[in-house]
Amino acid sequence: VDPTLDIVAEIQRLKKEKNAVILAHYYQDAEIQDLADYIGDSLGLSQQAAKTDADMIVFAGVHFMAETAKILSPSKKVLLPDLKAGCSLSDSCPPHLFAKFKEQYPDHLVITYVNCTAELKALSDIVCTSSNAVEIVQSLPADQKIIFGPDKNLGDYVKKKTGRDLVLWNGACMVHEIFSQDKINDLRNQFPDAKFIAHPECEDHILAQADYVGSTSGMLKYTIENSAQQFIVATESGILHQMQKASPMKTFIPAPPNNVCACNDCPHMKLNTLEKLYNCLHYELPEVDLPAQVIERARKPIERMLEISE
Ligand code: CIZ
Ligand code: SF4
Repeated sequence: VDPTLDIVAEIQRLKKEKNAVILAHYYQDAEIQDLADYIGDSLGLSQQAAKTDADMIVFAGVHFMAETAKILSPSKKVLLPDLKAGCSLSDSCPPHLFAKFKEQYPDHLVITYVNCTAELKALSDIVCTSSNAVEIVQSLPADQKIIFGPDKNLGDYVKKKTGRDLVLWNGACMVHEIFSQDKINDLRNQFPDAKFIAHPECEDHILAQADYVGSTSGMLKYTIENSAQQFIVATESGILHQMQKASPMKTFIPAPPNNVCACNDCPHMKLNTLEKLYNCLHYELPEVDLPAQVIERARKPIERMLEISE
């Protein structure tokens, strides 16, 4: 990219010229969030994408999110600034192994968290998000046997909340498993009035200490509505940008990780840069596409979720 180029202006120009929308996940860098047409969680963004009359969707997020946008908007061109922006949670559940796992439980219904590949969704009965997982399980008859995947921490949380016995796939997100209980305790002693809020992809012992557990949009809402002035936030640090924007006078502290070299940045999310966003709009590459059959099969469990939770 030409160093004299005003990259933000160019992105905006190309976006208009090509009738594109830019969707940015809460975990993106602040400069990308500030450029986006919509900012939100993975499903909210895909739903926004399906509603717009744009011809092209640039998904500043990770691969499974772009896939979800494609499933909900098959006629639109879906672009991802860096194809290597994957997801450790999604990777922890390869569809061929999950298909074998599923065979062991032929009378179980399969619920999968939206953070998984399109192929995995195609093997599912209902998709869920961290906002509606509890509600979806509760909507099913009490004796319904259920497999839940790929996130074991969200699965454990849903088990506790619903009192149901779910068969869990043993997957997890690398970002949400790094938090240190001891360091969070130290921080809470230092800021006794701070509320501690956590995403349900965090481990059990972290969630047990939280004042609030919820999805990214749930956490954001909580920080706006709660009268506390300080919040310790256990999720990917990108969300702090929207929290701070919505409540400029409040203080947001990222929950500390275990290890000195760890941080709460998702390495996949952070692969996206303004420069890649520009190239992606300019060349209309890389594109995320899916076989028609996968789109058709993966769409059904998403629609089932939307019917239950809306
Ligand atoms: O951990 C993630 O990637 C989350 C929470 C995504 C989303 O928006 O649901
Ligand atoms: Fe995947 Fe975790 Fe990154 Fe979300 S934060 S994209 S679940 S690795």
